[in-house]
Amino acid sequence: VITLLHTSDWHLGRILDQKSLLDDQRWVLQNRFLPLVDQVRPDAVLIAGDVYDRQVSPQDAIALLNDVLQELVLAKGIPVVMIAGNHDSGARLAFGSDLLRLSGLYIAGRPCASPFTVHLPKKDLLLAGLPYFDPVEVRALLGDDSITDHQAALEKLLAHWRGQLPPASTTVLLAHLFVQGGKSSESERILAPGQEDEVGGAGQVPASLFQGWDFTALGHLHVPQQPAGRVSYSGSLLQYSFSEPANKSATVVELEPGALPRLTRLPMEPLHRLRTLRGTFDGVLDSAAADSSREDYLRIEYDSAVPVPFVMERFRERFPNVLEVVRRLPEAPDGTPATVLGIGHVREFSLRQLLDSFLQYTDHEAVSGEGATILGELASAVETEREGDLQ
Ligand SMILES: [Mn+2]
Repeated sequence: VITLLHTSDWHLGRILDQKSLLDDQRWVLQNRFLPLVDQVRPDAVLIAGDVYDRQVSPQDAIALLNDVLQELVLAKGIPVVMIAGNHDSGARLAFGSDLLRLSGLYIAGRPCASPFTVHLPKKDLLLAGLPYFDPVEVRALLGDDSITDHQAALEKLLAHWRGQLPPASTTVLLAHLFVQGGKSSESERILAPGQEDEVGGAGQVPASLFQGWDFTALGHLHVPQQPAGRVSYSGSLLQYSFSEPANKSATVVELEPGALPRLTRLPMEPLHRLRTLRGTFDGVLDSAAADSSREDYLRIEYDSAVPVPFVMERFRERFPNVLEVVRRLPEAPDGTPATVLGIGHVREFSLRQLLDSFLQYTDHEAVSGEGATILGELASAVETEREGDLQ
């Protein structure tokens, strides 16, 4: 039996609503992930992309990754294989990769021409690393001009690799992509900068493409899930948006010849969860007394017809780590549902509503009296002019 520990989407250096999550990432890696490694003693650790959150990473994030990799590879003697995700710079991640391979750290920053051998104590593994890629790269790699889209590139590359797999070998594919039908969240919406990854879009591939591999370890989707018997997402290290469920885990994969891989999800409790609280202003404040996790990272949606002055400061007196506050307009008499006045909904609001919201944010109070009249006139003058421009 070969035992692998599969993880992905660490997003080191991630900033959520101006809050750096690096301390939370360090905490969960040191207090949850590394102890799991000691408990499981895997033959190798797989990190399936989005290692960093940004192409140019903050120095603290680089230092953290360096520490964790040294701990795994040098101190514990466990080989690590990692690939670049759409958030990583493949070239930066793969710096020194041929040198590092000698120590047991295998990095794929770009798609490679052939699977490579990962040396394990019991039995070597034949592994192909498929980082997030552009079809143009695969077209150049295979010298095949018929490749024009993501799926064709993937089909050709996988077929090319499959032809190189000896029958008796144990084979693993490590990839960063969106499998059709996968459960996603706000965190994965943009697969590449400027490229909306819509449901059914070109960035998604069927799980059936991975036939022929003993196991395909995926990254990109942040919810742990198993699209097929031999295909699995480990999910992310932490919650990276309020739409993601809180339960995070690393996946133990046991590979035995002639059997389906056995997967075990080992939970990793974070230092802070991301939670959304909803209710009236007073209702939310009052709920603090009975809340045993007041230090969680919170998004608060409160119902109110008018903005509450100093709303963020007042919520933070009870809940110190409020990251987002959104006012929900109460239901209109005609039955129109309540709306959330938040950054994601900018286009749904009139200029006047946006101005009110901005002034509330900066001045902590609603505009009234003559100020409101001037604001109203200003907003309608601008909107009239804009409509004129559009005609
Ligand atoms: Mn990700």
